[in-house]
Amino acid sequence: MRSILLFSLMALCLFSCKQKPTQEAIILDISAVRPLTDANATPETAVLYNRMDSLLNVGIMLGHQDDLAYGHTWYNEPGHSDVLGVTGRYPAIFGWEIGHIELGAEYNLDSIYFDNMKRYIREVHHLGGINTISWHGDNILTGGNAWDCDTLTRVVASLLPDGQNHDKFLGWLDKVADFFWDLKDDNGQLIPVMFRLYHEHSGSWFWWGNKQCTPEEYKKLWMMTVEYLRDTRQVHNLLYAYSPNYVQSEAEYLERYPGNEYVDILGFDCYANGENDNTNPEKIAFQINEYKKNMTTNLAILTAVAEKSGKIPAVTESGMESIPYPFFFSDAVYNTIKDYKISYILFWRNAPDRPRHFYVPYPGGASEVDFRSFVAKPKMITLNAHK
Ligand code: BMA
Repeated sequence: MRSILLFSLMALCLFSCKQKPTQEAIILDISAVRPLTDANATPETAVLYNRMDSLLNVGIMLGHQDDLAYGHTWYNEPGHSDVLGVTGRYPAIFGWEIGHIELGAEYNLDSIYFDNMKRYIREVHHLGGINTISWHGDNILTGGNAWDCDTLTRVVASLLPDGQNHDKFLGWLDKVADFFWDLKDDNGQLIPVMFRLYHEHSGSWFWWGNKQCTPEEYKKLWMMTVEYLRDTRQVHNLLYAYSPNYVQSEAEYLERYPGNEYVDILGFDCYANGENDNTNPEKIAFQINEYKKNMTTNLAILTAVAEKSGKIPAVTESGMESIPYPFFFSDAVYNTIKDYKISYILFWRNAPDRPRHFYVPYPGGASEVDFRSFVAKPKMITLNAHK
């Protein structure tokens, strides 16, 4: 019996050895399960998209902005993370911000050196985590920051193809493209990331907001950006994410949507008003109710639009500054997201230099226990801190 088995194994080996092609390279045909904005996206980008798509059936990934770069009272300490300090795990999604890359600056508007950011992105990728990038770029017309949005200046019109700032803006996009081209792993392969363009545009606090440009101008800005990065600069490691601030209706959600051919991930940003009201229990209760209402309305809109368009839905920014409500995560967040199929929820940053500007607990801070119980829910997905 034994020798028969041995013989069969040898035969199988010989057979398969014979069948194996000798000199030819094996080319893997990896394509995304649905068409991407970029038909020439790298195989790794398609793999990322497919992975996010399959994980929709597993649970909701935890995300945190700038998690490895700094946290409450610390800055740039290797391996350090407030989420890790509280839960023993890293988030699965890491948000990064490239505001001021357009100026050729060495560090972003929140004092992270771009070289360090690239290193963090590599580290996240190495561990199997996912990176998402936002861009609070300056106002090219006034020289002010992203929040400089005087409606009279017509900044978006000024950077579209007929505008006086068009060429200068393409120069800014070149700097953005160079950043994405620099994202390479240890083998020199481009690291795929999400790029969340011109976000919260349903509000009017950024120069690309809904009082600063018409829906047509916004869509043109979006398409022009995608086409410049993808077609002119041949950047092929991006999934494009659309994320208005929370809205009241599907029509409002889609008012400035550039079209299914230009978007891969759908999201929205929704916060509970926190810091200003954190001493008054009635105000806190009111803010929590508002948050739950806005989250529920927008999760329904988001998942319906995602279903129709075949996109991946996510809560692209959320949180309550200073977390004055002790059950924010297990109640306000988990109880609203648990019944929806969403890819991730990303909480905003824990600023090192502003003690009340934090959105996830830090070791020794408020809501630690609640955050641990939230992260331990069977639906929540986090990342091992070591490979
Ligand atoms: C805002 C605040 C700012 C920060 C900006 C961009 O919500 O956190 O302090 O500069 O995001 O990251």
